[in-house]
Amino acid sequence: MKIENPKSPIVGKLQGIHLFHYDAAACAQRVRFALHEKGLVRGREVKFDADDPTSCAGQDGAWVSRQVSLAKKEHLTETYAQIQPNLVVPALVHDGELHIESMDIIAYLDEVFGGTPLLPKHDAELMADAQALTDLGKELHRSIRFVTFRWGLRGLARLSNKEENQLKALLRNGQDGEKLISFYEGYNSQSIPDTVYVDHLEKLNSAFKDLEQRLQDGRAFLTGDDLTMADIIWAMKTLRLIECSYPFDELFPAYTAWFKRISERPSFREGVMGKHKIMSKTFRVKAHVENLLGIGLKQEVLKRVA
Ligand SMILES: N[C@@H](CCC(=O)N[C@@H](CS)C(=O)NCC(=O)O)C(=O)O
Repeated sequence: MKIENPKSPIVGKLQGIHLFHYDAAACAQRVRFALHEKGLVRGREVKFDADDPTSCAGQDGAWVSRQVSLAKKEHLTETYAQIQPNLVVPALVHDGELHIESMDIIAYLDEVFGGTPLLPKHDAELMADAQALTDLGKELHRSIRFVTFRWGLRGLARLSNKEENQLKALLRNGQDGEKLISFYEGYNSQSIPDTVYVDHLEKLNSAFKDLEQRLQDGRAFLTGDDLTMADIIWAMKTLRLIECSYPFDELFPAYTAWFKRISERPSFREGVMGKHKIMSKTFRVKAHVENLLGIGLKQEVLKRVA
């Protein structure tokens, strides 16, 4: 989605491609994966709000990395709110034009750049299938949020009172398109009933069962022999859940083999994992310990998926 007349004075100054992202955020990883499939590699690192001429310059064959630390709550600042009105990552600027919504950004990149085609526009049936799987992925984005906050981040992502007030103030005149206010109100006060978390987990379990089934005919990717945007959205959900110890390998063999194929691509190794490797390992070790303690996601899923 292109944002006309962005409020931020920084946007118009940016040349080439600048990505506002966070290494560990699945929605930003999708876009990094797509950028690398398009032959655009990670370029220099710049503070997200830097607006001096050197920082704003473009970089040939590369995208400029502007990390917005979700851990430090940099997304809950006035400066970032002027760039991404929903207060989430990613946001992408191309030659002064601002784009938000990860899957729209991927469609835009596909339109504008060569490299691997990501939308099978040449085949209406394939395109409809890829779109339907992408839409399901978008619909279940909230479920990933609930499951990863409950069994992955646990209390770690709670906002202080000051941060919660800041979130509300920044979204007051906006649309809160990601329903952050109601989510954080419940999560911070620990008032979300466990049934709600479990319900989100069940929705994901059921989607993975279906994806496993479609891959059992031996196809390489979710919609057939070629990678599409549907693979991108589902692969990043899968990575995030693997980091929380979701037992794909025990339950879904064809899906596990599909994810291995995706994770061996240079775009995944460099674009997604690159600087995220240490954090990813840390999440996995943490999840392993939680399973040893009997409170992990793995046990929760195995209890529910027959
Ligand atoms: N629909 C948006 C969702 C973006 C989104 O939810 N981003 C998450 C990271 S994956 C975020 O920034 N969350 C901030 C928070 O939870 O406080 C997109 O696809 O770009």
